Amino acid sequence: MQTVTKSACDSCEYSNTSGLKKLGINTDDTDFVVALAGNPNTGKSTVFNALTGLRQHTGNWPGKTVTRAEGGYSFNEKKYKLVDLPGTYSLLSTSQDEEVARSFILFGKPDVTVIVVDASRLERNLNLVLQILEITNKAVLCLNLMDEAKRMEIEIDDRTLARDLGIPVIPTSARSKVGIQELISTIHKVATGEIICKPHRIKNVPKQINNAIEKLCVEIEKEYPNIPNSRWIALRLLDGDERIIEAVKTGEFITE
Ligand SMILES: Nc1nc2c(ncn2[C@@H]2O[C@H](COP(=O)(O)OP(=O)(O)O)[C@@H](O)[C@H]2O)c(=O)[nH]1
Ligand SMILES: [Mg+2]
Repeated sequence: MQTVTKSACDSCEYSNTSGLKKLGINTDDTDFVVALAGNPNTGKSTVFNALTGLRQHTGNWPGKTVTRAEGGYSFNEKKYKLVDLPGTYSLLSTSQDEEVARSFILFGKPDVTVIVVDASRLERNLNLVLQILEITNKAVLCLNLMDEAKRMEIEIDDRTLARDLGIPVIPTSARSKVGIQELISTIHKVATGEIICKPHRIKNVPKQINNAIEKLCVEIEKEYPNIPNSRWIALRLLDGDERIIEAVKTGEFITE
């Protein structure tokens, strides 16, 4: 568990967030793009506001983040564009929200995807986490609402979680700015390559499907060398996912 310095008030701690400069709507000439993804109501917009100084709507009402919102911040002399994606429970692209979130992670070329989860409802949040980790190699888990989890006497072994997922896990209470410093510096380390993620990938698929995936992967990787998600793309192709078929044809995919 990370040590959180106790201060007289939460905002005091925030003012100690060293090296952070909130840039509001300014996203010119950024060095890195960071996506904020997660289920609805996990605190994505709260994290977004803490980093950019903007006032993206937070709270519990339908359709609050309809499309993505963008803002900027700088840290350690690097400029970041932060993109607040709509909250989703999956990335199967069955709704407009899911399509916006999925397309951005696939085609928006984020340098880091921060997955914000509700620590008091971790298990149900992990479904989306695992789906995102199938798509990207560069992710940070923001284990938010830790204050709420603590209140409910839920204990989370964040180090084991980080090891099992293969990405850094940062416990936060974003509303009171706890853990934000650690989150920003971890995003920086993943963006600059100081931390290399090895995300958990589901390998347990039936043999016949696996054979088909492997054949397709060879073709995909020929076309897109170093692509981070060829297995996932292969599986979506086998499933007849129209958007992915189109993207393979038009060449929208990321190569790292
Ligand atoms: N207790 C607590 N509430 C939080 C925390 N972070 C966000 N919230 C609240 O959770 C609600 C949803 O937050 P929001 O940022 O809109 O979530 P989003 O739907 O993921 O963008 C809001 O009422 C926030 O004030 C936190 O760390 N602790
Ligand atoms: Mg939001």
